[in-house]
Amino acid sequence: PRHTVPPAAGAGLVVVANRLPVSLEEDGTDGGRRRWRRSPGGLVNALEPFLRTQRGAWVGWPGTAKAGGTPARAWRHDGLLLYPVALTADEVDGFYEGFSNATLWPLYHDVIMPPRYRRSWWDAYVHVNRKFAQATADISARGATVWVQDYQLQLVPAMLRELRPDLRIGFFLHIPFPPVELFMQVPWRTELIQGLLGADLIGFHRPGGARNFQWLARRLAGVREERAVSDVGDEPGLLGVAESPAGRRTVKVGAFPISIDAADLDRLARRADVQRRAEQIRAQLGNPRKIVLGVDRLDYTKGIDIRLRALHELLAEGRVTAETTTMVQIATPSRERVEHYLRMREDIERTVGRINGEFGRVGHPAVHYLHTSVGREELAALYRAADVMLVTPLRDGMNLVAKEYVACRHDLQGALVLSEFAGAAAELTSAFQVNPYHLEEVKSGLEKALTISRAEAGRRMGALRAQVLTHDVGHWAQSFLSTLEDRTPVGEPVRQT
Ligand code: GDG
Repeated sequence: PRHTVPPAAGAGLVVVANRLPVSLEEDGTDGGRRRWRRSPGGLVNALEPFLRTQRGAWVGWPGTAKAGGTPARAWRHDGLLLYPVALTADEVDGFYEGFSNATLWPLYHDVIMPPRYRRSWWDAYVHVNRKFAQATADISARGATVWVQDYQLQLVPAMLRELRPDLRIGFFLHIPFPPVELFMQVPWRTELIQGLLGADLIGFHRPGGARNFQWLARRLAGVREERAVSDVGDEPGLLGVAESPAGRRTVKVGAFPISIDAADLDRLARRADVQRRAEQIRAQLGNPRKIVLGVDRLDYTKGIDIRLRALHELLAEGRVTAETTTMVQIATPSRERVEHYLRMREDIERTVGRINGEFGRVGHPAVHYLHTSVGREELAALYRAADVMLVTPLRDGMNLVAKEYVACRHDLQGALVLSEFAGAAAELTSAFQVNPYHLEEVKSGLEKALTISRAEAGRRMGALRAQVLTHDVGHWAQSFLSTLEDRTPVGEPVRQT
């Protein structure tokens, strides 16, 4: 392998993610000026402070097809060193839209859609993962900590370890890790597991995902399980990886449920202008008694169709009326070049049309469907305005929308209907939890949430807020990084079978 010599002043903490934390945008003026816009994501907010104090860097794809204005080399932005990995149009096709989003995404979400296994996509995935590994090797200081993010980059840990054995490498998966029977479908299953095993710590949202991984690592890579992941407690599971001639290396495996910057969102939701906007939204919707809200990337895992079907049936049965109840669905455009997404969009829009055709009146549609993304303030105002938040994914790693809704309800009102198949269900136990495959249960969950008393809403929201406000994204990042850095010898391993 090619050993890169680390630059003398390389970065001490490096985040590697498919996308950079900023994206290049045309500002719409005649000259087509471009400017960098910071991605709003919680990940950026969580990691930025750490990255700043540690001369941090971020490696990622700038996300623009028109890469003309992308600097070819690293540059500083808000004190962070950004290191772009440029991708060609073919690489975006094969690595991103192909293997990441048409193979891994559906496979890891319980094969809700059939994953497609294409050799050329796999080749592109390997090739692009190597590009990311090389870029990271080039900029990391000796002994640096590298934190690789998500399913697009599962081969990076092992590739990076080969280039730079001096690095401390962590990996976090933001989506579910699938049941072993499903994972076994992948023609390149062993390569994926071995790619991940290059890390010193592999993190998942839920202990179940971590356990699935441990089983597969034993079965496919022949590693020894030295300690199983437990459901409770913070102790990670341990895997012994044989590595000659260096002997054995221990890989930690654990559950680290991600969260949001709850205090920041709480502050935003309390702002007078946001409150005013919430009231204005209610008025613009015609002051209905109840507003039901959905906010999702337009993705087939999110169960947007399910909540629409539930509402449709409740309206048809007269258990809900369009005079008193209005639904707003924000569907953020996503992955529009992947075939599954096109079909799903048509399907959802047809259902919205049917509901409005049957139950809307002039000036008063039953469902306001917006295929767009909205600003942070507007989103907070929508959360404030919504009496019921509907989060009904068929499978979701965590689901931050559910936590954001809770963070915005300092008034202790509002009700959350939450799929039991979102990772967040393990923490948000005071929500109205439903099985999204059971339409009657979704309907009655929605009906209960619509008719909840103020007292019960207050009790439930109080419990939800106690969880969300004390387990924020800073807590998540800190607990992952301290587990990664912890090098105390593990002692006599406890064998479990
Ligand atoms: C993946 C996993 C896991 C959405 N529309 C708008 C908007 N958003 C923001 C939300 C939220 C984020 O996007 C979506 O996060 P989710 O967690 O709900 O879902 P994924 O995008 O699928 O994220 C998921 C997550 O990674 C983290 O590990 O929880 O399970 O699938 O923050 O607020 N934000 C704004 N306007 C919009 O229109 N401003």
